[in-house]
Amino acid sequence: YGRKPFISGNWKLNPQTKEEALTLASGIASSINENSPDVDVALFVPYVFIETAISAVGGKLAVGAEGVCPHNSGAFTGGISTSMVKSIGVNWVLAGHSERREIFGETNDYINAQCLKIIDDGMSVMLCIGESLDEFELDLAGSVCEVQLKKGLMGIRKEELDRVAIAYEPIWAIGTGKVATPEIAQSVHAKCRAILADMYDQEAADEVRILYGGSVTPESVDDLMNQPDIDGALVGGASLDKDKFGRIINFKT
Ligand code: G2H
Repeated sequence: YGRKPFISGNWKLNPQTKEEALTLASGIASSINENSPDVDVALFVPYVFIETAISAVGGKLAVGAEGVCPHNSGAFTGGISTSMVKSIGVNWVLAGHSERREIFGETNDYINAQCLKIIDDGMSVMLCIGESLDEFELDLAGSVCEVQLKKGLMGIRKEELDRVAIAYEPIWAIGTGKVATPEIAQSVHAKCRAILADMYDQEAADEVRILYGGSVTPESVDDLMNQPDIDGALVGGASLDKDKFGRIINFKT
């Protein structure tokens, strides 16, 4: 369907200094060369490093925010608005990461408000979804993803879907070193695409990029990227190492 591959990194609460952020971002950018696949690359970084990373990558990749507060302005101590990140050059924002859901208590309604605000402000959103180990073992991956997709994207119109990417991240595979097999990931990605077709239509669903996330490494990326419904990767741990992430960007199919 001509979906352009999308490799993205999620730095989470790393690194700890501006100097390290600068070195890591420029190291990653230098791994993109004329032999690299035709791929979109984005790095989701802590707010305080966004401008540093943008200046380090020289336009070779996008620098995004790891989240936003869904309110416009006002009394929301600690919040960062869409206007703020947009004004410093951000185009992509993460929403719905399982760490935000679990550790920070973000609900599907709150995540939906973030998605709507990001889209309304003209930026693009990467909505993360995924089931826990218990849910996986009860064969509930598809139904958990259905609820998270339907609630997360509620109110987003078909013509806005070109600014939406989905990251399927089974919680049991995040930071655990247990990558889902390419076959398991492919089957959930296919289900997610069928859910999107049900919510919108098949044509729209065929255009949405669905990325896999959860312990992606240089060793696992190629087999994942060879699956028909896996359009990219959202990489945590391995995005903190320029050589590992560089190899992931230069995946082979
Ligand atoms: C999942 C992923 C990035 P990791 O959270 O979003 O992290 O690759 O470390 O499992």
